[in-house]
Amino acid sequence: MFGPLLQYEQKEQSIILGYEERTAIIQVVTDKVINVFVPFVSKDHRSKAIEGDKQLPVSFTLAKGSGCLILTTESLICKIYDNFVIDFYDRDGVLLCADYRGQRTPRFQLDESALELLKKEGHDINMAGNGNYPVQCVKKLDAHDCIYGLGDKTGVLNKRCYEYENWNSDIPDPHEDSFKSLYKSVPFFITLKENGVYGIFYDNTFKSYFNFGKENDGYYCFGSDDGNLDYFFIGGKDMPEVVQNYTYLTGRMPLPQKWALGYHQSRWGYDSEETFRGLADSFRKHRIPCDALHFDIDYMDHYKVFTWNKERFSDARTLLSDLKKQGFKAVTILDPGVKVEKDYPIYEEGIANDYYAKSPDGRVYVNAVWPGDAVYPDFGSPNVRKWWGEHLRFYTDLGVGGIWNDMNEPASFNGPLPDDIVFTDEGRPSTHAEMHNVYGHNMARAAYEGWQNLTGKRPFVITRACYSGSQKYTTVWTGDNQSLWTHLRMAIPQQCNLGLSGIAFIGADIGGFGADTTPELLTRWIEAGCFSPLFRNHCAKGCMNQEPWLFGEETLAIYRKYVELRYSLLPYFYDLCRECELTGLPLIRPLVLHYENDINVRNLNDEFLAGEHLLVAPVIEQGAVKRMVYLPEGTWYDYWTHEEYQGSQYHIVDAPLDTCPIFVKAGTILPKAPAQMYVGEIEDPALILDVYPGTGSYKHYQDNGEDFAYRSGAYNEYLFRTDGTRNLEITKLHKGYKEYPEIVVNYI
Ligand code: MIG
Repeated sequence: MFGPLLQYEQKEQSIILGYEERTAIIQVVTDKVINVFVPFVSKDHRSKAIEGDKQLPVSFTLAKGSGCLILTTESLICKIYDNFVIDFYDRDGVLLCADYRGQRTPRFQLDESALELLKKEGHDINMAGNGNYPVQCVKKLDAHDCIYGLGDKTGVLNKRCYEYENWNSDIPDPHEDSFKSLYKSVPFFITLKENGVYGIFYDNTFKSYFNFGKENDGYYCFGSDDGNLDYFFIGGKDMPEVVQNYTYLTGRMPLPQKWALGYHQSRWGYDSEETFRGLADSFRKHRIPCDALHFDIDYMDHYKVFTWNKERFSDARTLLSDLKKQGFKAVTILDPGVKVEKDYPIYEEGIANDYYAKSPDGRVYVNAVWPGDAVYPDFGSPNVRKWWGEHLRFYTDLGVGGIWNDMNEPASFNGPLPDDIVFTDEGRPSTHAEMHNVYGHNMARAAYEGWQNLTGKRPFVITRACYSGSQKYTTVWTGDNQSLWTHLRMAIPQQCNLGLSGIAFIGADIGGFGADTTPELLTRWIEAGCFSPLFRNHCAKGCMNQEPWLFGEETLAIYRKYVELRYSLLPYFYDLCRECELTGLPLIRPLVLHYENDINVRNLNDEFLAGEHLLVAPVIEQGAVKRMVYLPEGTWYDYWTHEEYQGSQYHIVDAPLDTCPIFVKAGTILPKAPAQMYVGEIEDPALILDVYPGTGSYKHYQDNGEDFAYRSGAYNEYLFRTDGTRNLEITKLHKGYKEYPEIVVNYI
């Protein structure tokens, strides 16, 4: 496809490679990030994930080797051969990533007639690798390679031996390990090797395919139906550095408002003013901390976006202001589909301004969602984003606290949108095939930018569909899970992989969305879920209600214990958000992120870290009251009993219904807050520091938790140090915000 390399030319930090059959470009973006680009359809990159010029001035050399060109940066060596075969090495000459030299050869294949027969009984046979993709890359897989990332895919943590697709999909059926795609497209993965690690960001928004050694154990491949071959090789000395470099490229989660880290209650079916007033009273009466109540589609008038149903909510403004007095913020759902209805202002405005996606013949494209016939705002256009963002005034004026974007895959009830529907990519006409996977991304961006302009506060946006880089604009939830033990289990690797893929503010519906929960399942779910950044109980219309007081005293008491635990850990979670904004490291982390050399954690699906200091091993099996916990190297302390444990081994620990096993790393200084019913109930809370035995240091961050003043210095930063002698050293690293009234130190 490329032929021999005939000539090459260096232009600044790019090498233009003249192969016999086509041109390819290698760009040194940073010392550790190299872009590989074949302009199949356009000369420009057209990235939706990367904003601005990320190229840093770095020095590198280019030399002729035997049969190849050798590009050397301070950290990487890249060898470029004929046929556009490329290998990446670290500076010590360790081969990290080699292009596969052979042809794709599927492990097994059935002949057509056998396939036909199987299909007759309804078997859904999908043969991997039955064809090469127009755009594709095949790379060598070594015996011990593990693969992580790829966003919200179902199944286990390590994606080796599995195949996936990126095509944002609204799937209400119970999510299974075998699903190839869900709502999100995050084409970034990390390959952890025996002696190294690297990431690949395959920046192509068309329908894409990833086969991580399922087709053949000797290679993995990624490809798409269309677009350019455009990927970034991302180096780093360890996994955290690879995540840092990837998020350098695609952006990091900005600090959220602090209340967004509190508890959220939701249900599809809360549909009247009385319901919300009742909920608010019940939370306070039962002493369950809660910061946000979510308004699902039933608040709207006939599912029309930017409207409020006057019959069931006679006075939304007063309702929201009363809720606010009790400490609750309202989060309203907003779907992209705009009802086709004469004289409905949003619809008419969009039509007048040409803001909706069109059929190739120039007519506005109509499909259907909740309101019936609906049209799709063309969020790839900056004008449409601006228009949509300005309309959010409808919500901010009423006192709404955040926006929840749903159905933005985009979902459609009358069959899928055809590939050739015309959407805009910034200034350029594009197609549904290219813009589908970034529809949610662009919608979330519209919401974030609009909300920021309107309020000056840090926007709180949730989205179901997204793409790489959406972390700059939005939090995400994992969509329509179900009240199943398998889904409680699945949520752990799913959130760990989202985090490794740069999407850090995440959560799964606590209790499960579809199907009916049980007291035990809800209990175990709150125990695990209270560590998810997005901490929301949500369930579907037609399913059992899931408010914690509906399941008896025992469930209520345990539920309260874990929501209170979350509120006591809010300073820690907030510190993790700050760290994430600076480094891209997620809040929920698989153990392999920090202990990549420990082979025991490479396939660990049922434990996770919350930051570096807490290890959570929730019970995710019905009926279990004990469980096996693997602790990595070092000394660990049971959070509840303070019992000491030695790492690098398995332990069997007690986990009765009211206990989620949590371990704290030796030398941890854990910042905590006094109990509150909502963030801000106590105006100036003290800071509590639990100091665990051992040596350690900890950076703590404090600001007003609301706006962007911190970006001009209005924050405090502290450095705490302990050497195990009960002498906590406190240093102020930055002073720009009011002091804590008190810092209480507890030596554990
Ligand atoms: O499937 O707005 O995932 O959280 O409650 C129906 C109603 C559409 C899907 C979302 C879910 C939400 C529901 N929506």
